[in-house]
Amino acid sequence: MTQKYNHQAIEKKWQKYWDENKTWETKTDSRKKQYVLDMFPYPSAEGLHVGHPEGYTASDIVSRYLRMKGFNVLHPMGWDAFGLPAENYAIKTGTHPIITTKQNIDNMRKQIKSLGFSYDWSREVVTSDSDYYKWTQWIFVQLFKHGLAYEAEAPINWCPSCKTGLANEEVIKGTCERCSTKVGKKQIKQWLVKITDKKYIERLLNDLDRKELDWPENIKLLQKNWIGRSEGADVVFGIDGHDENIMVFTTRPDTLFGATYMVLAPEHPLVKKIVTKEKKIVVDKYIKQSENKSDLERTDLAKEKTGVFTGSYAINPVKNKKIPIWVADYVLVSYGTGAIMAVPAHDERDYEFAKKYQLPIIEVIKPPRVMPKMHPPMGSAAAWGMQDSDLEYKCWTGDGEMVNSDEYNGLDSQEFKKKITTRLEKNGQGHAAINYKLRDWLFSRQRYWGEPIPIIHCKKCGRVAVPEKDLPVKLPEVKKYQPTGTGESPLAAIKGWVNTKCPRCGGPAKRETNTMPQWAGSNWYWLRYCDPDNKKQIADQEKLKKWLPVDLYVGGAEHAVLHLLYARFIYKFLFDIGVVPKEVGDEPFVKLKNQGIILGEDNQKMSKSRGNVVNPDKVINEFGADSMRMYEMFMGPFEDSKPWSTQGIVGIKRFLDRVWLVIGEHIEKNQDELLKQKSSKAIHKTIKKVTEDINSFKFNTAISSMMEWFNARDWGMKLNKYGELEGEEFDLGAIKKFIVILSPFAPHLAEELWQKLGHKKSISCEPWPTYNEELIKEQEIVFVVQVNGKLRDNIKANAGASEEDVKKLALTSPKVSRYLSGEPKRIIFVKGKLINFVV
Ligand code: ANZ
Ligand code: ZN
Repeated sequence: MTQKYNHQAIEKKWQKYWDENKTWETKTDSRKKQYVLDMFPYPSAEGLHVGHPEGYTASDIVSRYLRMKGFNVLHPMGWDAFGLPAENYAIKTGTHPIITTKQNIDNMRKQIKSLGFSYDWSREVVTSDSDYYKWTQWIFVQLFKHGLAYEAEAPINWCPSCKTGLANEEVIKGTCERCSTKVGKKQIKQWLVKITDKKYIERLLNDLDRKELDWPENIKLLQKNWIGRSEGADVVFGIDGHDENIMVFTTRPDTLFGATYMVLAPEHPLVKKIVTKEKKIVVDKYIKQSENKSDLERTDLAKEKTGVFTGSYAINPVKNKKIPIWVADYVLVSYGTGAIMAVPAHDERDYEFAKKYQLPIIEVIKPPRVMPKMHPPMGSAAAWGMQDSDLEYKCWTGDGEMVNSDEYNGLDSQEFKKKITTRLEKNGQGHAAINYKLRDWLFSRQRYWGEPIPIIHCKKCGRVAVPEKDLPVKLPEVKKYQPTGTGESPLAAIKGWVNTKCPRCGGPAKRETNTMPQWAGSNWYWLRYCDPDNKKQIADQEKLKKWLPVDLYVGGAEHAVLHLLYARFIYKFLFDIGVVPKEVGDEPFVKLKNQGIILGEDNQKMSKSRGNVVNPDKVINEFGADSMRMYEMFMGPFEDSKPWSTQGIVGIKRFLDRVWLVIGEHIEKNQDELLKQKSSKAIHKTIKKVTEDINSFKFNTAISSMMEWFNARDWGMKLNKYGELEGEEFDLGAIKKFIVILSPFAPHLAEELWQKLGHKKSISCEPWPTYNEELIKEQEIVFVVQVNGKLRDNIKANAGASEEDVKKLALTSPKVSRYLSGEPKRIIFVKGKLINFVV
């Protein structure tokens, strides 16, 4: 009797075997390469979350599959170990982050290993190791030397709870990405990285559309919108009674005749100059009020707009007419020129503002006669399944025919846009302009647990980069690492470390005390996996040439504008300075896949407070790693969010237990009489389906088809007298093939069965089975075609043809179509037999 499957013992056994035999160590040889990368985790005290194995299992299945297809696969893992979560945890527990980080890594590594992933652990990287962050600092020095890292004093996003500055990308709906506290503003000296540099911004945008980039459309769109390129014009307005001008950025120069007032951002330097005596007190008060509002609060369409009149007037350059200048915080100082021409007839925010403050509204674009929106009479909305508010537009924001625009009346607004821009250029009143939403990347943190920024401040020489030979600048091991909240990092208090010599003049100097953000270590780590122990450079050029770019990158969609944008930028920079070899191109990740979120059993986001968190250790212990892996792949489409179900994993475990018992039994008992020789068509079909599904990330349907095959027991093979399974093909019986295609999903079980079959080598050395297209070809059979139950024709179609296919074929027959006019009321379809049109 075959013993019940003991997942605990068998899984441990194979994990040990793989470790000892270095089964997953990447060898350098001439096979074609594939680089399969997971977003590395940060070592959290909570350990692994059930969401982690979702992506890791998918990438593991693909890696194992590709190895069996004959590729040389690089599949590494490491730790994003610096940053706020680690530091906050250390502060909470009172244990130094050096210690807690190590503990957390050890624990998570053990957890990850217990799932049997085929990582090459010999290439593990830890971003908080000085051997690693030496190169993170080196990259910063290169950015600095190329003028792409600079220090500036500017109001920045400030999280009062994390007591640090944040990049724009880290502010989610006005709150801190880490702790959800409302983000304020603070004026301090900061390091910024010039991601908006002309050399990069258009590439970051346009390269997203490269053919070879196989990324989800939504992620590309999120990045494009974040970069936010707008084409339009800068237009100059004179100020009545002043020498100065106001420059505005507009995407709609075609609405210039409709500009009835102007708005300056409260921080705009001109405000102080043009405000009249009478208005000064009100305006100053208004400016003070808007200081503490976030950009989001200021620009939110749903929030009521506020503003005050400055007392001064500008001149509309095409109409030579005075229009009032207002100050309002719905205009941001950081975008465009920090000033706008307001066109209430064609811009919603301006419209609401004008209504509120009774400013004139002049229509200059007539909507096309055929409205894009449906326009039933007011009050009848319900009949159209709409609400009254859906019917009306407040102001027309689309294109149309020019009106109230002097000699341009009657022109199409698009055409006029070009004309007016040319006219403004000719008269020195403006020019075509492009603006981006993307801002430079705030790169300094006032926290302890990060890479020290390798800069030395010298009174005489200014900011001097730490020479390469002195890298890494090690993070000093201090007792007090709590954030100070003063805008300085805790490092500032360590006088012995701060005070140093200027590398240029030898005079007394001070070290930069800010540290880098967590993204610094994660935006180049996949290069280091190619050559993790290199002491002389980031990685050897030949090795980078061999492995880059990453062929498949798997991780969460939440990184769309954070990690993935930074990573692309740094990679392009490293490409430009010759670190990334020319041959591999300047896009790091060819194919990107995002896993969906795994919800709690109650369909809610998993959280401690809801008590719906599933503990992966418990699941692995109770059901086994193979069940956990298979279940997470079986839950539903990879990209979808889906709820956990204990019932579901029980089902998967039952399936694997049956595979073990049934196949194991046959192997042991030589029950050849039970295994009648049959056509192996079914296994060929299954191999084809599983192969295609792995390639298209449809793991759930791959698993279904394996289940279907197994349950049908259509095995077409038998055991020979040596107790080996044998099919009509000389080496692999159907069962053998089945075990091989199951192995990327349930590797422990597959290895054990493989060994039972007498094999001495790991199943991972087996080639991926091929399938015979000829065998799978569907047989053609005759379908009966009826109209209202009366036989009208017989047609030939594949036995497995769908209703849709048979319908299409049937409709081409004149004997049938003559009885049909328009769509039939109903169709009765019997697979492999009949189609009946009811009319
Ligand atoms: C006049 C106008 C008329 C505008 C019209 C729009 C519609 P995007 O597409 O996001 O680039 N704008 C310019 N600078 C601004 C700032 N610093 N803060 C707030 N709003 C600003 O939007 C560009 C449009 O946003 C510009 O075009 C300007 O309003 C406004 F029928 O100018 B527009
Ligand atoms: Zn100096």
